[in-house]
Amino acid sequence: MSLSSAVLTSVPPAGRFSAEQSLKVYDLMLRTRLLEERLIAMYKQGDGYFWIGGPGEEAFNVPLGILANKGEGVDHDYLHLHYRSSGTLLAMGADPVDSLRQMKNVASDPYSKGRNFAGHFSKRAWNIVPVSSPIEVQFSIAIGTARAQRAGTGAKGITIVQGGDAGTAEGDFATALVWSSRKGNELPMLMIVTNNRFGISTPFAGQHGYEQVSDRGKAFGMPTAVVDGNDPEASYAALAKALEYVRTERKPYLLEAMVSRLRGHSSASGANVAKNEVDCLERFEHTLESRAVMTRAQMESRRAAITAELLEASRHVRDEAPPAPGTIWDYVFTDKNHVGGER
Ligand SMILES: Cc1ncc(C[n+]2csc(CCOP(=O)(O)OP(=O)(O)O)c2C)c(N)n1
Ligand SMILES: [Mg+2]
Repeated sequence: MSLSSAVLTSVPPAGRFSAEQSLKVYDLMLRTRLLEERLIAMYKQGDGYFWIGGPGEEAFNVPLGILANKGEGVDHDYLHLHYRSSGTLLAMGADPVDSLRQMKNVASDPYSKGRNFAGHFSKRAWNIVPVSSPIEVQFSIAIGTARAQRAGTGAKGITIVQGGDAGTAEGDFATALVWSSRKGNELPMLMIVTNNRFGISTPFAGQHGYEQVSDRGKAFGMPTAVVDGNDPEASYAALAKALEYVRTERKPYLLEAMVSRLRGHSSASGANVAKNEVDCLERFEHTLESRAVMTRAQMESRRAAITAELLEASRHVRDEAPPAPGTIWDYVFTDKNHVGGER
């Protein structure tokens, strides 16, 4: 992979965050990382059945959450995310305790009422479309919300869809490229590929006949870019540019973020720390230290405070009730007699 050359040529030099922005982004990245570490600890202690999440995607996903136009309906952005999107949710204002609830599969989990895997977000008030376990189907589903927001409808929001690199081999990704780019019928859709160079245990090299997934967008006449997703300032700049284009032109854009996978694919492979991967949080800490925005001691005390907060929250969640068996069919069928009702 020619990451460095692609990154240098395809994205304009990132503007630096102010001290205030740096602290905000750092806090969200740190909080996201510590939330994932708590989820992994819960899984290992038997307080959950499966873990999958986003350690290594914070530097990209946090800016995405900050820049999204949050709200319900077509005047706000629809987000069709993936199972590594915790940074985006926290940056939008989600309470980390809700992720702990989904991990423990308790009834108070607002995303799935205790029925789905960790990281499977869903929030109608913020247009967070339910995260899907079958990979890449979000790229087909996103066409629907993008059509509801296309030029001429008067809708102000856009559709943002995100998935991994391996998933782009699925037909859904090609479907989104075709449907979003038809001349005169273009869709306001930001397509994001978060490329960690792996699909579970299958390496990128050898599976794809191109250097960058985003190059595929060129054949469909859409702007494309590759960004260093381990750099929050570069990610912020690349996202701001792509969002501005889709919002004003009402046309598609394909953005590829090169990210790390710091904990293996999921708990199925042990969720152990990966070797030889760039850690975006460590890197940002060095940057903040060298710019004298934060000291090591301040970072350590922030880390200790959030760790304690999450530990305390997980103790409460441990005592919360699982969903009642009688609710098994709730939210499965649209029949209003079944949604949320007793059977
Ligand atoms: C349709 C479908 N096929 C296969 C799987 C099994 N599966 C789960 S994650 C995954 C790899 C996904 O890799 P990528 O798209 O690169 O995302 P990453 O997990 O690396 O972020 C696969 C093959 C699935 N969940 N859904
Ligand atoms: Mg991948």
